[in-house]
This record gives sequence, structure tokens and C-alpha cells, in this order.
Amino acid sequence: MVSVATWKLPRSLRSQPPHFSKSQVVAVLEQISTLLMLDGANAFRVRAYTNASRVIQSLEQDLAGLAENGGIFGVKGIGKGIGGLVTEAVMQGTWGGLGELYEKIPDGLIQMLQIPGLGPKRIKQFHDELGIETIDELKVAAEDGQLANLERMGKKSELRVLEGIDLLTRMAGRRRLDVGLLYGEALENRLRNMSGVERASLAGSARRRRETIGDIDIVAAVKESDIEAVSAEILALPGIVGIKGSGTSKVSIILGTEFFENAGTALPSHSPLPDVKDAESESSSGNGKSESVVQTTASSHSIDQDVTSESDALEIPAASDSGIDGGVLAALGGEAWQEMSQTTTIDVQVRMVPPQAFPFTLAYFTGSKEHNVRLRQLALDRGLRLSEWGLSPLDLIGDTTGIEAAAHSLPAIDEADIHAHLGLEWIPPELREDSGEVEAAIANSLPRLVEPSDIKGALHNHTIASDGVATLQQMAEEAMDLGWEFLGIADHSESLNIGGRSIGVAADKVAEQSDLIHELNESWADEGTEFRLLHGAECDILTDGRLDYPDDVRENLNHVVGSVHALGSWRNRDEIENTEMLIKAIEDPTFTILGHPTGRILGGRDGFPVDMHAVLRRMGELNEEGTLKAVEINASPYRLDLDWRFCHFAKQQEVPVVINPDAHAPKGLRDVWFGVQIARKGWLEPADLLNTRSGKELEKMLAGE
Ligand code: DGT
Ligand code: CA
Ligand code: ZN
Repeated sequence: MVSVATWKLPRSLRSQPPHFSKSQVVAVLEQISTLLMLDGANAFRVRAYTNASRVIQSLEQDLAGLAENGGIFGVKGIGKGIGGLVTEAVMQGTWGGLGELYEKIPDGLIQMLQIPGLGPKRIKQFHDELGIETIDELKVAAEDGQLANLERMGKKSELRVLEGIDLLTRMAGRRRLDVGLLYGEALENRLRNMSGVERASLAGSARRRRETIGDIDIVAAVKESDIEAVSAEILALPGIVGIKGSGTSKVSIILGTEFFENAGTALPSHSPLPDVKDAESESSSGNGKSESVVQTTASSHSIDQDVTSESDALEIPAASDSGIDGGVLAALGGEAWQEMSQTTTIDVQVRMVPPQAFPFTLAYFTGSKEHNVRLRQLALDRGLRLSEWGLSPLDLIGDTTGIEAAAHSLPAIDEADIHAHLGLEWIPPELREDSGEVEAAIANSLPRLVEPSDIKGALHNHTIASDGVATLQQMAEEAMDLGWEFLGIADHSESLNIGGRSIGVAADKVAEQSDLIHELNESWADEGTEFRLLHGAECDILTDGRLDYPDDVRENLNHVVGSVHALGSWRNRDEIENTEMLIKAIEDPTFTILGHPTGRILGGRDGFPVDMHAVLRRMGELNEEGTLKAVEINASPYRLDLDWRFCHFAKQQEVPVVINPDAHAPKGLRDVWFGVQIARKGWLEPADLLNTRSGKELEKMLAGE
């Protein structure tokens, strides 16, 4: 169920002042004002804390200094009582009698604050009038119709509460890969910079690049004598909204968005895409306030100034003005979702292990479990015991286990050494799902996986002609900055409606866009720039399997991305019929690329039922007959559709795959990085993708030459 974020007063981890940082003090004051509201305190008292929190947040002077010399009492907006509280906290590390308030308010009420649209006042009302103390109780009461009868409520508000709970439940379980990596890599970097940490690496599903992440696993090499200090340093990180446990080898915490405040160099250091010029551009949607996990752009924008462009690698477009398309937002729950995404948290486990055990522990916690089981069996076949601590000959370890048995371990500096001891090539983490990688590693036939630097362009992107925010020229410039050779434009076809509004390009306007593209291409050719725009369209696949636009409109395009958008009808229809209709669309001679094949939105909605194997088999036949039919990996982290589980099958059927960012803004092009991760996870090599062709070659392929 819902990830539990209980509120606790922070404990000081220092032996002398300042005992707490400014952000810790600000967070506590903010929490007190909410707790007071839940407690029914008078409005003046509540406001005093809210104000104080804001005032201190924007203080230019050093808070520790002001607490020490009494200057805090002269700050406008800080009264005597709160001034005293802050002084005590900073100087002595205690919080007066506040503990009582924290104890008094039931955890369930705090958790209800995570329900979008629900504030302390309402929660208090439900508590006072119906005795509701948990989200589960609230849900029952709402389903029962009890909320509607309360004052200032009604059927509509009751429904909204239910929707909010539903949304929260869906989001609470797992996080999208981009969110997981943003947190995971930032934390990994922070750990690497801690003295006492010799090595640190992300493990678990995030390292394996699953499309969603349950919790973040990180392994750190720490000598026993340093464990206490490192634990303390981890627990003092900003943005910790809960501590689930802290022992001698493991720290389990819940991180919130404040983790990214002043993150500076802690942000991800690898550069997923070729270096790009700095991020001054359009999607700096300005509202630096709305830091949020899900809108990761926003959270990294506040720190853009002091980091290199490397960090925007993991950015996704802000949902507000430049970002995800309207359909995605609607599926996620619109504004309510945006609001909630700003308070989303993620669970993290950091495991500290002796340096010599590091590669073994990293391999173990990278998983997957199924993959681990295979490796352990392989070790046993060779008379070895593989564990998270080492790889030891059975005849030496006797009855000992765990770390004791590992005293006899074969040496390993990194995972490749472990795999070598087992007679394997090093297996990239993405492949460790026990889906044939062990056999391939034994046979020395692992694929040479595609890299972000292999990418030369992408084919499905939007401009202002439909629901994008940038012009052809702006999109092209961003593509060139990424070092690409081509960019395919595929604006929506005319019958597409979102929210009752047509957002597609009218059939009689398609030729205009064609002319513009032609002109741009000529000008680049004239100046000797090796770059071209390819003109396509994202044609709606209608429910009966026909494609939108008259035939002659489609015939004049470089490529046609066929996508299903009327998800409702397709989801309410049976799999066999969906499969037939999809295949009918694909068979249209103008059809080139199957866009977001199932329409799923991660954390939002499932795709429509379809026999993807049958679809890919048919596409394979059509390719064999000489017509190019490619399948898209939609690289938006909200979609990652085609699912990686079908990539290998597409490859076997010799269906070309194309990674498409479905960008609605220039920065959206960088989502291609996520598509590359999924392609790798699906065993794909550069030759399996259209993105790795030169612009010239691709143009010919699309023309059927
Ligand atoms: P998640 O967090 O649900 O997205 O998925 P993972 O893969 O990160 O799984 P998690 O966090 O439960 O555990 C991390 C890794 O630790 C997992 O991939 C493999 C390893 N592991 C955990 N439990 C077991 C186990 O019972 N047996 C074995 N062989 N490995 C395990
Ligand atoms: Ca995990
Ligand atoms: Zn699109």
C-alpha cells in the first residue's frame, strides 16, 4: 500500500552547534504549522509558524550566527516564541516541548496529506466528524457515501477524494525509471564524495534499467571503522522524510524532493547523450518553485546554474508548458497528479560492506533474483559457493557461511572477475533477467549493446503545427546540438482530439509543412551541413484499422507513424479484434512505424490488449517482402512502449526498431537516452535500430530504395 512517510523531529548528529541546518529548521517549522492545523489550533498560531518558515527559508544571513548572537529575535516575522525555539534547536539540538505535538497527531492523518486535493482542514474534519484515522478508513467512508453528507462536501468532492486515493495508490508502489535514476545517481555521487566511502554503486532494478523501480539499492564499500561516521553522514542528508532503519551494515531511508536542494555536484555525472550546449533554452519553464520528482526538469532547473550540462541528461520536459503530451497527463490524472508529484518520495537502501566484498555484494544486489539463482547454481557446478560476500571453494569453507566463508573467497576487483571465475563474459546489468544471458555469456555470444553515442536521429517528434511548443527550426537546432544527422517530424493527424479540441494538422496544411521542410533541407545542403528533416505524420489508427488522412496525403510523406490514441475503445475491445485491426493498419502500404504500440502510461493506465507476438510476426513477414515496417520504442519515460520484453522478439523477426522520443519540445529529444536503456535491456545492437543509420541511408530506406 502507500509508502509510509511518518513525521519525526530530527535528531542532532553533531556534538556541538549548529545542531541543525537551515533547511532542517525550515522543514520542522513547516511541519508544525500543518500539525497545528490538524490539531485545530487557532489560525494566528498556525500562521506564525508558516510565516517563520518562509522568512527563515529566504534569510540571507547565516542562521547559526543569528541563533548564536541573538540576531534571530530582530528578524521581521520571527516572534519571541519561535525565535526561542529556533535558538534552542540550533544551539542545543532540542526542540522544546514539540515532541508532544508530533506524538499527538496520528500517522494516518499525515499520510492523508499525500492524497491530492486534500489539506489539513478537510482531514481534520473527517477525523473529528467521522473518526477517520487512516487512508483505508477514508476510502471505506467515501465508498460508503459518508463524506458527501458532511458540511462543505458533496458527491463531487467525495468522488475527488476517491480519485485522489486511487492516484496515490498507483503512484505509491513504484517510481518511473527516470525518477529512480535521478535520485539513485545523485545519491550514488553524494556517497562517493563522503570520506570513508571507498566505492559506491547503484544496484537493484535501477541499475538493471527496469521501466519502474520499487526501491533504490546502493552498495558502498566502507571499512568497519568508518561505518558509524558514514551512517551519520547519510542520515544527515537533506530531504530525508523518513528513516526505516539504520543498523551496522544497512541504512534504509525515504527521500523526498528536498534531497535535490543545493544538490550541486551531487547530480548524476554521466553524460547519457553527447555533450550539448547549455540549457538556457525554451523549456526552462521559469517556475523554479515547482520542484517535483516527477517533473524532474523543474527540480534540476533550480540548480542548473552551478552544474554542467551533464546533469540535464536525466531531465524530462516539465508537464506544465513544454512537456508531456496532453494524453499522458490526462491518463495520469491531470492537475491532481501534478500537485501530488511534487510530494512524491522514494525508498532507498544503502548497504555498507567491507571493501573486498564490494563486487560480490554489488552483483548480488543488482539481481535479478532469477539471474542470481542461475549464477549460484553455476558456481555450485564448479564446486564454489557464491554469496553476497564472496565466491569460495566448497571444500575449504566446511560448515561456515556468509562473511566467514568468504574469508576463503577467490579474489575479485570487479564483477567481471566474478563472471570470469564462473566461465562467463561480463554480463551487462540490463541483461540480468535470466532471459538467456547466462547461456549467451557461456557461449561468448552476448550482444554488443547499442550505446547513446550510436544514435544519429529519431523519427517521431512534434512541432507547433500540432501540440508541440517549438518550430521546425528549433527542433532541428536541438537535434544538431545533440550531434544528430536527421530528425523526423511526425505531427498529429487531423482527426485527433484531446479534451474535445482538435490538435492535429489539417490535411490541406500538410503540404505547407512539406514546403517548409524542403526549404530548410535545401538551406542546410547549400551550406554543406550534413543534416536533414524527414517529413512524416503521426497518423491516428482509427478503431476499424484505417489510417487517418486521405491516401494521397500519406503517400507524399517520408514516413507514417501509425498510433492508437482512442484508448478507451481499444481497451474495451477483445484482444483478437485489436490484433486484427492493428495488423490491418500496418498492412497499409504507406504505414512505416508502429507508434507507442500498446498505449500504456506507466503509473497511469495499462495498454490495450493485443497479441504483440502476432503483430511483430506479421511485421517480420512484411519486411521480408520488402516493405519497411518498423516498431517504435517510445522513449518517453512515461511510456517506454514497446516493452523491453518484446524487443528481442522483434529482433528475431527481423523487424527494425526505432527509438522515438515523441518530443513535444526541443529538450524532449533527450528522452532518447531512456529509449536506449530499454533497447539495451531488449538485447538490441546498433544494426537493429533505424536510429543508427545515416540521414542519407535512412531517407533511401524510407523511400523503399
Ligand atoms: P524493485 O526494487 O522491486 O524494483 O526490484 P529489485 O530488483 O531492485 O529488487 P529488490 O530491491 O527486492 O532487491 C534487490 C536485489 O537483491 C534483487 O534484484 C536481487 C537481490 N535479492 C533480493 N532478495 C533476494 C533473494 O531472496 N534471493 C536472491 N538470490 N537475491 C535476492
Ligand atoms: Ca530495489
Ligand atoms: Zn506523438
